[in-house]
Amino acid sequence: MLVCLVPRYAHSHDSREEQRKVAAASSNALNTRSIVSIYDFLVKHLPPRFYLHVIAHACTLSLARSLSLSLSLSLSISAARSLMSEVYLDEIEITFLFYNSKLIEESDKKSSTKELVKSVGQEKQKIVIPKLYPDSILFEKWGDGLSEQEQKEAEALFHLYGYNVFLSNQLPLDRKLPETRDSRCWTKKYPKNLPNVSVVLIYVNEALSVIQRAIRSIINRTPNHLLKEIILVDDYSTYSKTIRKLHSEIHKEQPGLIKKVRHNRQMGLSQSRLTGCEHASGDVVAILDAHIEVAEGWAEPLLARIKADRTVVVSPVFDKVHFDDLHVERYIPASHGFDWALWCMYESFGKEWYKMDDESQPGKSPSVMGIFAADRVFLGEIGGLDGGMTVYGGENVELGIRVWLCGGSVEVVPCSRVAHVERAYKPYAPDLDSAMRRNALRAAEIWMDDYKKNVVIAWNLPLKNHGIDIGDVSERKELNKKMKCKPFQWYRDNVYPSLEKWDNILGYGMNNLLKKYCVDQGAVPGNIPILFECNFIQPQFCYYNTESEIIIGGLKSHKYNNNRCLVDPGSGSYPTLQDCQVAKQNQLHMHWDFKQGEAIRNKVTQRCLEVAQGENLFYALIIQQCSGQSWRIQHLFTSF
Ligand SMILES: [Mn+2]
Repeated sequence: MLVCLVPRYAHSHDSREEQRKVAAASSNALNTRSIVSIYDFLVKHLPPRFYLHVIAHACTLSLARSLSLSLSLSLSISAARSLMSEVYLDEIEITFLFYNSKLIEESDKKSSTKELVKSVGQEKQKIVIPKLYPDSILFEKWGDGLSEQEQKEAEALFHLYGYNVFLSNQLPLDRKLPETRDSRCWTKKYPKNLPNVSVVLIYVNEALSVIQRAIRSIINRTPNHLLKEIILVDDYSTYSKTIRKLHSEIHKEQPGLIKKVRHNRQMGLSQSRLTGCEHASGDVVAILDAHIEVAEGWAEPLLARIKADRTVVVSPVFDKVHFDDLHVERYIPASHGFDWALWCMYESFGKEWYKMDDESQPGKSPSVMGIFAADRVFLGEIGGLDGGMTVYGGENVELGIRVWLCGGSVEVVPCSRVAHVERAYKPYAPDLDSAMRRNALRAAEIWMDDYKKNVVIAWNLPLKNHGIDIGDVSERKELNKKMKCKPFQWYRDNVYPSLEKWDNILGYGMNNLLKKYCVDQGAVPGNIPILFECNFIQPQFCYYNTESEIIIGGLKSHKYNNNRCLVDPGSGSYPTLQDCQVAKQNQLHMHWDFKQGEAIRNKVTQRCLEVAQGENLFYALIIQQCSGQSWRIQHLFTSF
């Protein structure tokens, strides 16, 4: 039997924490080694949007599609691969691509018809048609009453784009969006002579109707005299042949409004944004994804902030467009933070913002998430966008840090709203982690001084010679010097004080005694660490620090999150994991003597963390009288 785990992919704009939950679940699930318990485990421990699908048997087209999904989840990629070794990947990919080209062509034709189709659900309400894809996340809340043919089409398009293109093709291009702004925004008055704006839309393999809707919303909802141009940057899409038709339609309406640039190879998000900036001529450049719809009054609050201070880089609040039924959910304004791996995440604003008790006020933000507006000349002065960043990830955090360090600031402006489709997964980036890691290390090397070690630790790499090519950084380092940008220490202390310093680590990484088996945090929820096959993902990351604590299952980047410490409960033979703060307060036995290659001995109970082979021949992680076992941690910070 062939078993395939298909994880629902967390969106990049989701918190890294949520992405980690998926990874942890996969690892935990695999610990159990039984299909039934994997499924039970997932349903029990993950919120519905993170359920994983378990598919048995057969090498059908639907499996092929699932396969491309599972391959896009790099965290569980090795797990999925080992389970799928019986499938001939190449063969499936080829059939899959051939099938796609026809589908895309048909779909694009539909999207360019202007005719408005009524909700399919309403028309066919009374006929009961079986659901062809009961396991598909697309049909979990959407798609009642679709014919079999329609279901097939919708499912196939979904797997190509990561959102509901079938539905998008039917919705009007100028659909109304719900009002999500604070009521105080409605009556705000903005200066008449605001700077004008070039809007850059970047995309790769985006559905035609989605791009059309983005353009339509920008034209309809930006005052004419403020909209200098719309620049479409196509980062070498391989799906859609052209959007020429749309181009000519709008050209008749407003000649010269739309400029189109196409890369002749895929160059990544950062380079696409850079290309857009290079072609822009407006006072302000607004860089947006192409799977967005701007809301009424989106531009004025951003432009007014930039007019008042040309060094402020501003972000709208992105309301969420659900990938399945495309409805818009209001997001509460929040700042854009990141962890030490440089994954971005939402975070509360500083206290002073909440004190104002006025949701229409801009709030300071440590970083940007990739959708932002800036004074075009100022952005150029601080080095524009780093063209040395590849594919996806980290480049937005780099920009945020650089803006702050080199004389500017970043704000989120809640009166400006942009509805943004959160994909169920990213079809265009099969291995996000490795691009992200590279970009993070690059940003750290250029801007983070001694703090770059934290990025290295977060990616569990050795401090010296991590061996990852980060491209040529000499030019960017030169820029740092020339601009006399502030040290990162200033940024951490003044802009982002909730970031932990991580200055007490002695050793980090995998902790093992037996070659193949490593200490693992065990099932979550739950607090019993176990021994498990080494898999080099977060649930197995351990840290030993100057406080003599052993932290298992990852190290938190922010002061508002707590780590889990290894504790000897004093009796019994199993160790536990406890919230380090709670353990400290309750004076639990959480301090351990350890040197590389020696025993892990509790300072109070004098018992040791050891490995024993049980009756069933499985190895277990236990606490007992020390028998002289010697542990090794993967990386040493200093030799100790
Ligand atoms: Mn996006």
